[in-house]
Amino acid sequence: MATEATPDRLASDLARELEVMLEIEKFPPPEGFRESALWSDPAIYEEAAADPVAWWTAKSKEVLDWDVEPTEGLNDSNPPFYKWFEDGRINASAQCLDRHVAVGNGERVAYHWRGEEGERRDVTYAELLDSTQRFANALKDLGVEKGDVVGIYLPMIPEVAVAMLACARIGAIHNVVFGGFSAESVRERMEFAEAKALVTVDGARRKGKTAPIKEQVDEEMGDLASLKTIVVVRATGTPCPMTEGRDVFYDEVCAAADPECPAEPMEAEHPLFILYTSGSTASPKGILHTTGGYLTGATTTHKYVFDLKPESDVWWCAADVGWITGHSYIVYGPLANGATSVMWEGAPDYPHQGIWWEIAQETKATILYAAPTAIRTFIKWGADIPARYDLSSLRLLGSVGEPINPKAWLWYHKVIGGERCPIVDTWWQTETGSIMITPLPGITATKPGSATTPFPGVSAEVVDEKDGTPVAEGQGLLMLERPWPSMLRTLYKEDERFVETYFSKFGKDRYLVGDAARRDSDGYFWVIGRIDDVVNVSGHRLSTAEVESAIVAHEKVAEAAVIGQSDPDTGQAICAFVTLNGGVEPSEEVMAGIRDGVAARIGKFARPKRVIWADDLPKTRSGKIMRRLLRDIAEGRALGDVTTLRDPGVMAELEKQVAAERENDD
Ligand code: 7RM
Repeated sequence: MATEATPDRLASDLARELEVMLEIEKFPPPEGFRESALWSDPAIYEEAAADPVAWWTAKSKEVLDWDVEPTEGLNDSNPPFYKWFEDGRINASAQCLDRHVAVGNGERVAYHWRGEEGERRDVTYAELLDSTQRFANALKDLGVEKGDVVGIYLPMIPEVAVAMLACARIGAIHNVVFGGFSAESVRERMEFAEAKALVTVDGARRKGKTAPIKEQVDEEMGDLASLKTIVVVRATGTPCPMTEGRDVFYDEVCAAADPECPAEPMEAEHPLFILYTSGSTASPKGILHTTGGYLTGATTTHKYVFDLKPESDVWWCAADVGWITGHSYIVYGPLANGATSVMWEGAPDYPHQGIWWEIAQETKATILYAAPTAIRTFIKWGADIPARYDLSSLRLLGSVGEPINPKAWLWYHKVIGGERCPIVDTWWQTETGSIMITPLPGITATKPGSATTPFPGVSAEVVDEKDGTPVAEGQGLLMLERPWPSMLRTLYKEDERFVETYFSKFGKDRYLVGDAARRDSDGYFWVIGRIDDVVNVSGHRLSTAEVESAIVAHEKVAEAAVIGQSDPDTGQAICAFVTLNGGVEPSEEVMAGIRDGVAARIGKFARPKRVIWADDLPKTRSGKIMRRLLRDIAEGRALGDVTTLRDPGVMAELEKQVAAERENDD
């Protein structure tokens, strides 16, 4: 349903938005939803809090079929190197595949895959199991053994799940690199991890073009001593160089492999994967996750945060598998739960700007999990686009990756969710492995912009940055108070850096998240952003998120990113990069409107001193705004590392815009 822009309508929308901004309006679970929800009784929180280790152990046994059930929950004898379910035995690929096929669900679709050029592949659990067994045997034939690292550099095609599960099946540790990263980043990650094999493609499609991936990989990987094999999936038929003795085609090795590869039960603490996350300045951190605890976290949260009913739901996590969100909520969580998922190969605007909604309509998706950056993009394109499609199958929406501005939340709720779908704003990290702070859709009354409260069995706190004492109301550092099963176990080959990064400030029993947050009078958590994303204007500590939300509330603004810039008068001053809606030209009037809006919502001191019009903002592949680069640009410094940018061209454009701003000022 498109919003009609009558004056009355606008006024009532604004009034509502203001209430939300003031944190007055709450959205309780719709009655119909609550009635049929898996969890609708808030007693679950107390039940878990009474004995979190016992509770997690019980959940683990509920959602997974252990080959050998663990007799012990947590081993905390050597903090912060926590271990979970240590004497249990389990195989992740068997949990995701074999057990569903064994109970007669082999014909259930695991992935409704949709390709950029309209291709459709519906892959069943039985087919996925068959491919996984063959590829697992192929990897063995190629000399890959338990404990070896295998790099995976693939686009969003079903083979990416096969490759991950085949590794898990034989105990090899996968190391997925986002398909959008450059071959150079792949090399760096393969080198750090001493990967023995790499799985990639001949070519990858993006918006109608084909990139010669294998050729690019060859240019970078040529002299990497540890790398013995490159497996090439023929995804596009792009001709590519093959090195005799090192490179093989996926289809050929699978065809030659034995079709049966029994899953070997692994120790619960056997490493499942490494995933590199980029630090803002230092070298990327290799986050290490292990088998039993990670699967427990991903599977339990996927089931209960999203109220998943595998027989009737069609689940769509619109992330990339190269991000932790894809690992936990495209591959491991949904498959372990026996869900039917949508997997979309491409971008949100190819072949057209309604493609997501076309896919949701066609697959009858019931749950959609997306990032705020995508939602803001859809707002920019206009509500009339989703209005052309039937989205009535949707019953629940999720958000992840960044704070969601109240305006984007309300739009998502109204335009996509038809005002009937609860929204779960889920806070978590690569390090946490699974969702940590989130509403439960059948229980929690949500507030737009707040991830609300910790998942049962999880305990979070906002503490004073100086002495670590809890801050009841107001801003501080976000901490997780006790170990949880899916927590990272270490940084790969960097134990010291692991302790230093997360456990040196306030002790080995409290995990330092690295985000700033505050709690409101209801005890809800408002995650503000990374610690550096806090601005101090004349002694007022402001979060970039709250200023951005106030700017984005302007009807002509699509997106905003705020940074602090050193200022002789106020210590720091606010500098805002603002993207306007399609078709709107920058003007003095809009600028004044933005400043007034911020003054009204937060206070005059928070008014942006400087506004830079930006056609686009620098974002990572997972859609996070890279404020670090904006700070470089605003201060006229040389740009730091730009290799994780989704579109490096954005920076050149911004530099031009900043130069234009200077000329205007002169
Ligand atoms: C899942 C993921 C982690 C960082 C985290 C936060 C930010 C993620 C939210 C959020 C506010 C949210 N993993 N973040 N989710 N901030 N509300 N719901 O994103 O490792 O790539 O990033 O993302 O700063 O620390 S991640």
